[in-house]
Amino acid sequence: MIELFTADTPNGKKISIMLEEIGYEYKVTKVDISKDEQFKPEFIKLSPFSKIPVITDHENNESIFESGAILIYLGEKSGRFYDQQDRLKVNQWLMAQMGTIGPMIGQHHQFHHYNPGKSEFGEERYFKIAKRIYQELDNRLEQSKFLAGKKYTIADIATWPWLARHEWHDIGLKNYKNLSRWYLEISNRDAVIRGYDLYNNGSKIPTL
Ligand SMILES: N[C@@H](CCC(=O)N[C@@H](CS)C(=O)NCC(=O)O)C(=O)O
Repeated sequence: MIELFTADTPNGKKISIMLEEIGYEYKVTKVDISKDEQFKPEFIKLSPFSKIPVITDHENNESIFESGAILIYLGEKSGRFYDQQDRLKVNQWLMAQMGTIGPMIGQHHQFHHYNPGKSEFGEERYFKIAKRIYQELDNRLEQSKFLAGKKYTIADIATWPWLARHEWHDIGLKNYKNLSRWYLEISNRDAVIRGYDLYNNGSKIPTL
């Protein structure tokens, strides 16, 4: 059994979606980051930077932090969505999500959604970067069905939850034809629908 320590955020949803996709039995343990539960000493032992998500694999008592590392672990363990022969491509798109897409769109959330009016510089900077990311993803998906190639992989699973916050971005996902096609195709997967609603409170995936 896998225990998933998480909050209902894009980084958290990556892992509930992956666990649903591979059909593993798992239990969600909520970490309320709005109440600083991530700073509890017992959680910092699992996650040195006090961030969700973390998993504990109770089969071998291994705990893993960082969503990219967790996706790789589950991909290798299950033999799904991380094929050996595709790893060079998958790793690049996964690292692009971890290093650019998530952190930059995360800043756009901070300035544009949570704290509008506090910093014109921050709002403009991250709006522009987030728009560029939409365009770059759209360009990639014009040539390729999924991010790493023909197959749906952990790189898509890592990236999709960030686009699922598109209503916060005010960029207009529907204007990006290839990105919209990819977004909708993944949105229709049963495992994604279940993993998106990781707190079982009836959360529905936003449409275009
Ligand atoms: N690079 C990390 C980022 C995780 C992350 O930023 N988690 C946020 C929630 S989405 C968090 O735990 N924030 C609490 C904090 O920083 O205090 C990963 O991908 O796992």
